Amino acid sequence: DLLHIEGVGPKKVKLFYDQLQITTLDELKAAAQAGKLRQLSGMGAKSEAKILAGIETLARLQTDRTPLGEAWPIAQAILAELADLPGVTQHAVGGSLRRMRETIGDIDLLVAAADAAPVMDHFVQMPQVESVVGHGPTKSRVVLQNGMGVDLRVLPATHWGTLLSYFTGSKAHNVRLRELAQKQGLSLNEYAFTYPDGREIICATEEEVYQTLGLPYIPPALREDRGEIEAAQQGTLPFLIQAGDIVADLHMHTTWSDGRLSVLEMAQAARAQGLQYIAITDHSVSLGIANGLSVERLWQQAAEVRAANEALGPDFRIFHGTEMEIRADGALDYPDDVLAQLDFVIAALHVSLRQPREQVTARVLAAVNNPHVDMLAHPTGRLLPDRLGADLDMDQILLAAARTGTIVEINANPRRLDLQDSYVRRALELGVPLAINTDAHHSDEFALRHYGIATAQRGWATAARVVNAWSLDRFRQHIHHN
Ligand code: DGT
Ligand code: CA
Ligand code: CA
Repeated sequence: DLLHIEGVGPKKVKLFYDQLQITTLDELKAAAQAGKLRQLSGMGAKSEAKILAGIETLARLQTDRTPLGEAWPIAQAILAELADLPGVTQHAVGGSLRRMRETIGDIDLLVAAADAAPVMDHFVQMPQVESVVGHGPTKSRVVLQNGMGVDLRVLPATHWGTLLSYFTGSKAHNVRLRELAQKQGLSLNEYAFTYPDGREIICATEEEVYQTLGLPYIPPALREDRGEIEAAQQGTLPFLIQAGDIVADLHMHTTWSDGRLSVLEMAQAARAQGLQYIAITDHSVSLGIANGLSVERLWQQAAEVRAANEALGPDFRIFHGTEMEIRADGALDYPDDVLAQLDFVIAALHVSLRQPREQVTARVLAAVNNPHVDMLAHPTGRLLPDRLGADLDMDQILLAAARTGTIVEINANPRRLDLQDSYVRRALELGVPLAINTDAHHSDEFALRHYGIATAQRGWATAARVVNAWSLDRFRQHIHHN
């Protein structure tokens, strides 16, 4: 097992065994975390950190699902190559990736082309392909060097609607679609609807597929058989929040803590992207590892935010906030008189996530119930794929948030996506105001927003319920009154 770690050969395995009696990955990880490897001859802090990173990569490769944030860019890169091939008229991701699930089993790619052969040939010969599992006229499958499987299906553009619908899934959603088809005496597959006598209904668009079934178009994020078919039948599908609805980002970091750009640089980048207001929310004092702000530095930062607001003028607004630690003992990191002077107070868990359910839930409840706390960020603190979040009684927390008007965040960073989709849905049922924030440490990370929007969509969120879609006045009113 140890030999599978990048940079570890037989000599090192022998060294670890002779010196530290290490025989398993877990023991090696523990030794690295305890700083014991760096003390061995020929090793140092750097090689120790490399081994730790190697163990984490290996762990990720061994789980059979890949985080959305890793699969998405890989799929987009392959798709862009295929899109440029001669004869390709349509291209899309399908499967769980199109539905934007938080983890992806394999990548499904869909292409419309008059002649599939050149597309398939290109696909199986891509440099990142490790092995070719199948290479056929309509369907090919490869495994990439990173271990991910990729399916590609190609049909003529005339069949694009059924192709897309069939391979977007989910399986459960498709079962319901086929049942509806059967009621009309039709069978349904990726090629067409078919009558018993062989006549076909060919669909070039997904809209036509749903229309044939007597349904309005159902967005991919909803296709999980979680009530979307019934809602479609009753005409009560939600108008899901879209990227164009977002005018604000309420969670980001600057060089004052662990961010990479200044207050003004972050604000300028946000404004350039069309946002109307942001909150600057650097870490609080006890998070020393992230250079959290003392109260003194917090007031210095307030002056910088004021100056940036003056520089940017009246059509953009920066709120001076904090991402305040909920400490292990449940206390908040700044006293109430400090919080009262801030524009926007986020509370968040980063430490002692493994406390028993009651204890960690009580910490979060205390924060939500504090009248100065405006928002709870990434509630569970999970990190995909392998760091589990706190064992929270989420229903209690969402009930408290609904009662106090505390905003609950959908953190858009694809390692977090926290709230997760099922809790988004519950939060909406309970009347909790939601936010979709990037938690950016550099303006480049504003680009992660789409993962958060997709997670909100998977939870059936509409723009009315997401504060980032509210006007500046409405947002101001909300945080003043709650
Ligand atoms: P994943 O890959 O585990 O994250 O999840 P999906 O949803 O991407 O599943 P996948 O890759 O097995 O198949 C992609 C879509 O193709 C799936 O959502 C529905 C459709 N599909 C695949 N296999 C079957 C099947 O045996 N029957 C039906 N009806 N649909 C299938
Ligand atoms: Ca898949
Ligand atoms: Ca697949």
